[in-house]
Amino acid sequence: MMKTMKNIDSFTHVRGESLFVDDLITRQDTLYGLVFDSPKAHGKIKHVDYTKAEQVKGVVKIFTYKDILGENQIGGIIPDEPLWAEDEVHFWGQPIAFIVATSEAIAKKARLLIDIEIEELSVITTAKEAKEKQSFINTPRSFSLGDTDAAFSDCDYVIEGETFSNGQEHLYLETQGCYAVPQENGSIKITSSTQGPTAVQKTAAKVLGVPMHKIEIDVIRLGGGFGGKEDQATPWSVMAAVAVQHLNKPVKYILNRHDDMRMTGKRHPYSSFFKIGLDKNLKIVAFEAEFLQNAGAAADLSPAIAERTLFHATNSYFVPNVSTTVYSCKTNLPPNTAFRGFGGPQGMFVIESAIAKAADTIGIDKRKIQEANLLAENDEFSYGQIATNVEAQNTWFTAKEKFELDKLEKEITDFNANNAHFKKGISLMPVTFGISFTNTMMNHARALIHIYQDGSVGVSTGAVEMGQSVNTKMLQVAQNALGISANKVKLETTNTTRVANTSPSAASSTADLNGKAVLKACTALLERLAIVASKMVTADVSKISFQEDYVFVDGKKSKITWEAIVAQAMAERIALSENAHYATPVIHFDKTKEKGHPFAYHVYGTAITSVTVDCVRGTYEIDSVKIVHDFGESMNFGVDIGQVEGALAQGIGWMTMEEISYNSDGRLLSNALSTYKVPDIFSAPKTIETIAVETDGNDMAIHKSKAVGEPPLMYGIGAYFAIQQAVKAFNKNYKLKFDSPFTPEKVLMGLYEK
Ligand code: LUZ
Ligand code: MOS
Repeated sequence: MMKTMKNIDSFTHVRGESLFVDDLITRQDTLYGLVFDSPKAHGKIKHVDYTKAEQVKGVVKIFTYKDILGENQIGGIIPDEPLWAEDEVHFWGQPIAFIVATSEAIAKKARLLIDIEIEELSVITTAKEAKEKQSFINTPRSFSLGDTDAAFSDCDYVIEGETFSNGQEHLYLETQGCYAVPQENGSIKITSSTQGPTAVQKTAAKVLGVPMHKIEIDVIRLGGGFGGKEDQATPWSVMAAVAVQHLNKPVKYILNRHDDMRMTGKRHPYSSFFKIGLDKNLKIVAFEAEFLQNAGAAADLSPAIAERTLFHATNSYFVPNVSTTVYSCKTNLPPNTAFRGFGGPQGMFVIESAIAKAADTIGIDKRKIQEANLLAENDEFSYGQIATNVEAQNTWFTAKEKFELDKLEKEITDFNANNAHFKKGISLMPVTFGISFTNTMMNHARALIHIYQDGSVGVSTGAVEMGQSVNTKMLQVAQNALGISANKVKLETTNTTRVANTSPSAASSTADLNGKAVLKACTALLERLAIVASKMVTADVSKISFQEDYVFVDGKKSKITWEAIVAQAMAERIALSENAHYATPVIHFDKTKEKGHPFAYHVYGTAITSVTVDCVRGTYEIDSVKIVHDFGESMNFGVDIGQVEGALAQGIGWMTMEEISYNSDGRLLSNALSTYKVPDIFSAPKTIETIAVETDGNDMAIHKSKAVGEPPLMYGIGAYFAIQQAVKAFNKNYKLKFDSPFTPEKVLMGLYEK
């Protein structure tokens, strides 16, 4: 197992010395951008009057679609989204113009002076309404396995129901932003807070009408992304680039929190319907679901997110007959986008709800149904992949045993028997999450490694550091492979001129994909250095290895240092740089059949969540979350635990308190932290315990250390069902509802429901 280390940014982070876009030293002639966005959710633009705004001293120019020399198009999967609205607006907050001024304050002042006349059209804010009106982004997708119709007729129990899960604001600490600086001959360098440097580069080139080589994207690090900067970091950078193209001056644009919350999309709200059929042994025989995804006003990543909902619709369970369909519904909300889990959480909430309702109807514990249906080796997923190295049952039973579930349950039963106004609830939440971009084409990465002639090493990859510590992992991989100390290795910024055509840092796959490329580059470098070394120590190449900053011969340390070998290689004119490419093997998917093997592997785990509900007030506390998680062979347990705990808090927030709210006019009401509540230290679980289940890891994971970014978010779904159980313990008349988030207001209503 590899030597672990602290996040390499921790020193500069705590000293406030880490650089983000807004910390860059700006050129003296820098101008500041600000978006003027639609004050209505849907309508025809009759007239916009910029004259008063343009007259404000310090306003340099106000850009609109008319200033675009290339295409007014930023849509990725489907070209359905203009950078700036032309004659119609489709969501409240849609960018219409870009004010460029000598200061932010001046741009703000000017924004207030723009007059706009919009002829309002009808507004759709919910997915259900969109479906009724047949307002879709694209055609629906369906996955199926077996024959649900036939299977339902054989079931002892058939239960139907409906669920809703709300959106979620990304709330990255660092808002969206960029700094674009003109270079020579019409080239532009953009420092962007993006998870997808290539997406920004490609879109900027398209909108400006220039080749991609004219646009250089540099990413230092992000103050959080969570998916919100996979696609939606792009427009701001492109706007700044358009302004640079015209003005030949640097343009900076950092969104303030209000503008960011209003203009950007969020996690997709889903309205879903389920039908679940069980036999008398509690085996799930058939499962049907229809998912209505509230995509917002343009496609953005919605089709890919919809697809992942289908992939995870049966979570950790084997169901022999499955039929699932997802509709991407077009509404007048900002285009909803990637958010940690990427449609997976929304899918899992539905089957967990179905199981809860089935258990309630049959009059047994939800756990019994869950346990009877956990995935086993060689089970088939609805998309045709065969489950291997399955840890669903292992994590489940390990959790039950190691955390003494029987004892926990007894404590809860006793507590509930002895307390009138407080009730406790407990739930188990298994998670199975597929690792790889579901779009096979995206699963590749490159690394460029320079060994400088003094023996120090610079590593460039396509990975974007956003607090997940991917740079630390890349450093570990390089240092371990080259057999040198950590301080000899530096992680460079993520830059499109060094590593090109990258996939975004997303899908929990960044460390796997880029790490494998780093490993490949190091291996190639070592092969060349070994030949040099074999001559220096007169030993066969096969006997050479590199460890502890020295050449080793036959496993024994020689007198030749790493520096000496590098200097000798330089003298012999051996290439000390290497560019390596890695593409995930094995994976494939046929969309015409909706079958294939889309995932390199799956990550498994189980969480036990205990809560206490205050039955006078409707408030609740998460007493504990106890997790058994499949890390494979974690290469950095400190970092990985951080990912588990952070994702868990985010999942609990989504399920319990984060309540996105738009009014019927499509205006975002929860547009600040006074109206949008996120977990704080008081709402975090009082204790979180995480145990690593012992597994063999997986060769498709970097050093068998499995991807960890997204899967633990879905442990948060357990909080919903634990609270539900506590409500039910207080009020036998409570009828189960699956309407998340389960806010204290909804809990209170449930407690006193007749
Ligand atoms: N982004 C993406 C993702 O483009 N494709 C994916 O499959 C994915 N999965 C999770 C998170 N982001
Ligand atoms: Mo993502 S939801 O950008 O991995």
